[in-house]
Amino acid sequence: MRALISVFNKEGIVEFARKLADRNWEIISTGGTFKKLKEAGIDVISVDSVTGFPEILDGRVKTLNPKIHGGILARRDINEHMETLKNEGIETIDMVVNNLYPFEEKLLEEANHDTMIENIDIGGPSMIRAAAKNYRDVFIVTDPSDYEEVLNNLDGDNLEFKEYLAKKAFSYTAHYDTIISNYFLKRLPEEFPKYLNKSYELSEELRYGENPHQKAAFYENSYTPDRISYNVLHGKQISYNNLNDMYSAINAVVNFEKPAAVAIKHTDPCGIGTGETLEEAFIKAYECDDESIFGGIIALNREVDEKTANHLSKIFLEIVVAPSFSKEAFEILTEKKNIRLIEVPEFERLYEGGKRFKQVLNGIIIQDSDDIVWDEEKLSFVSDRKPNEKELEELKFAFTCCKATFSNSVVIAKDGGTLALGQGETKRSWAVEEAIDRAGEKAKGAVLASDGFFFRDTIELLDKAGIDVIVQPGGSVKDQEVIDYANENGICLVFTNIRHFRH
Ligand code: 93A
Repeated sequence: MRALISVFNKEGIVEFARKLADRNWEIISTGGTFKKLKEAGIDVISVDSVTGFPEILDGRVKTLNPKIHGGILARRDINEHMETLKNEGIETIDMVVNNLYPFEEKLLEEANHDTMIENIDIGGPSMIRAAAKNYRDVFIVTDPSDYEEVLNNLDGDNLEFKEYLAKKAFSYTAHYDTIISNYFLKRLPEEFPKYLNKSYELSEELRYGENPHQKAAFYENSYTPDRISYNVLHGKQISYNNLNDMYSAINAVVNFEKPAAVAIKHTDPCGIGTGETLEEAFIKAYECDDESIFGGIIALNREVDEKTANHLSKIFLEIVVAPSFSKEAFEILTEKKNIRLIEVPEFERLYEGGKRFKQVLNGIIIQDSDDIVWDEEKLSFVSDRKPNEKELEELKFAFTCCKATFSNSVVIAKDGGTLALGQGETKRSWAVEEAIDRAGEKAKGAVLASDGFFFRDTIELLDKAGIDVIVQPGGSVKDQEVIDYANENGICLVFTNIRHFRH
């Protein structure tokens, strides 16, 4: 077996090469690596003696030679390949150990442009990619921390391990090239937006942005496989605000298993309902706040049926979004000229993880989507009074609503419908006061969920309003004070140990 070793970072290479040689591997090396191994007393052959060609152009051409690449890329299972090697006097190479010129390090040192150019490795990535492509027959070792593992996997059933090495190798060269590419993009700043637009394709010009003086368009990431798309079945061209609100509405309604309806205004929910039927769910969402929804959006998580459509048609709505519309519902709703009916056929898939990003300064911050809604196993029943089954169900509903609201938020709910929402407040107690005020007399006997933990002042407010079944994440140093208050006053308090901030 033969290994070609050509490394810029020579850490651990002598020990590794020695162990390979001890196992009868033949070692070929480039200039600096060759010298280092030779000095350590390891038997090593120089690349020039394999290629029959000297390193030229100050080392720019060292391994770029068919004697090397043929030896790496030949498929051992194809007779013609092996025949060709024989005829051309090429021997197979069964392992490539390679790490690259330190382009990134030079960048951090703010080296001059000539130095940057000289640190673009050409031969290295070519060898790495060749060996990774032929990983079934060739080990591709790009990370010194893998040396030990490689020695443990030289023989036997090691195909999976070789594929793991190949995967690492391709990400290594991809990362390397990205840094080089960004370096060049930054030298040509005026070109930058053009390149950005390459990954996002213009999907639709929008009339304007949040306000009429702002231009806007919808770009979709062309690299996303299985994109979730929407169909405007009826109504005017969709606007920037419509898209934004629609996304918020879908993200809220998708969290419920039962038939559910979410009313949205300016990306905030103003009513959420669930029920045995879609109609029941809609009525609950609507009755929470029958004023704010004027000109808003309704999202539903089931096909819109005739009964629900009859209710919807009575209010002024910008958009109704749902997985589909029954024929009868469609006929009822299309009598209204200005309503937009939007079908998002597989919107439950939006809830299948993935990443969410937001612009910050000149970049974006990326996070996993907030996919845990309610985890039964994580709940802590911290008060003496424990919730019964119905109360637990109510708490689950209220906390799921919190997930869809902007922080600080609290939700007062009863019978699977919101009674009042307090949201987007800078102080939690304000969110609580707002919700209690809106719920009025109905607060008595309802449950409350909070997206973040709270202190004693908040539970006192709730107690006064007659709310005695409460769920919150917990996790504050002052939790005990809140628990003590609950116990002194017969309040049922549950901690989710999951937080749902939305900013
Ligand atoms: O200048 S290169 O782009 N041309 C080549 O043909 C080539 N072959 C290996 N750089 C090349 N290398 C790189 O040399 C390797 O990727 C490695 O980083 C480095 C090792 O050189 P040395 O053994 O002389 O220290």
